[in-house]
Amino acid sequence: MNQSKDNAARRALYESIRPHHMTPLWEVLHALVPKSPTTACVPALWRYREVKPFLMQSGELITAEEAVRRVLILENPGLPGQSAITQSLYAGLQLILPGEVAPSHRHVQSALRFVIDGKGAYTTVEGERTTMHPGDFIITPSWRWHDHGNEGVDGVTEPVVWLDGLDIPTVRFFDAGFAENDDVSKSQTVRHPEGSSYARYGANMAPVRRVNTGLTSPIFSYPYSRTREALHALERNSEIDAWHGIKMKYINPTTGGWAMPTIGTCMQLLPKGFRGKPHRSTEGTVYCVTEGRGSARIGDQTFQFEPQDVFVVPSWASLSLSSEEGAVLFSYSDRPIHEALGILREEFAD
Ligand code: GTQ
Repeated sequence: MNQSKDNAARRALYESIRPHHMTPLWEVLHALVPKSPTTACVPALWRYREVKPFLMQSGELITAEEAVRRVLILENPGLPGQSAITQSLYAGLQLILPGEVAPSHRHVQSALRFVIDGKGAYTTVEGERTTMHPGDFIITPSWRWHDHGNEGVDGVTEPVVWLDGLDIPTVRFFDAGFAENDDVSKSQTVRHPEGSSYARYGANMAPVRRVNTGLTSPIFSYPYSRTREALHALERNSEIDAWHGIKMKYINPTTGGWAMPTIGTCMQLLPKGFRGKPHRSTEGTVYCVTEGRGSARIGDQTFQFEPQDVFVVPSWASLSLSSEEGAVLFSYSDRPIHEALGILREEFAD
């Protein structure tokens, strides 16, 4: 048989198996098992200075209560319409104005809040409230009731914006999503004084009689004041990693593992004059600039960042971070899933 007849016969076979919902592997094998990751996710940066006006505009057009969550989703330009910043993770900027309430609900998806602008909002998780300050990292574990509000702090009330990070695309991938609204109260009754969880688990201590706290860290708010102090002490006293500067992961004190089962969260300090070497990893990572300016070289693109900006590093894209003045970066990724599945790969270049 000559080549073209051969191909015609093959096409005919593909046509006849199509109604049987079958397809030949040999036509797609190379794409199914690529030599290296071939993600549609692309590097991107959202300049807070540029997008804040849109967020404030949304504040005039819809209330937090009507919206349920007043959020502008950060969509990866390579994944349009998917509400995803990487294949596995979601990001959004949530605004809550003084006096507003984002009503109580719960869902299987886990959420993190990273506070970027303003203070005095709160989130209540299962009856414990925490007040938000810039740089705080706050967790809403899977299937826990949560509502948000903004009553101000120290007599100051101002709009508050935080970065929402959720495992929405991951839960969607597994078709495991459930959710419900709290029909009893839109704002939960506070049943535990503020700081209870932190007192119990945040002082390098834990109750001697072990309570089952589930897969997520029982510290639900990691205050920036503590994180910052630790990073600056390490900057003075310890070795600087040539790729990461000083990069610390937030841990679940009951296990020593990641604070959340599906999302890995870190805070990283780039010392003054830092020029990081390139590295890459299969995890897709979202960065949020806490303090300082600098640049992120991602693949062959360079992004200049400043405080409150968000940028995304796709799987297997090489990243090098630099900062003349020094910077602090929060980040979250799907690394815990890669580790649990044994599929994490990393490379550190010279
Ligand atoms: O605050 O519960 O950005 O349920 C997306 C979904 C925030 C939230 C989001 C949510 C929330």
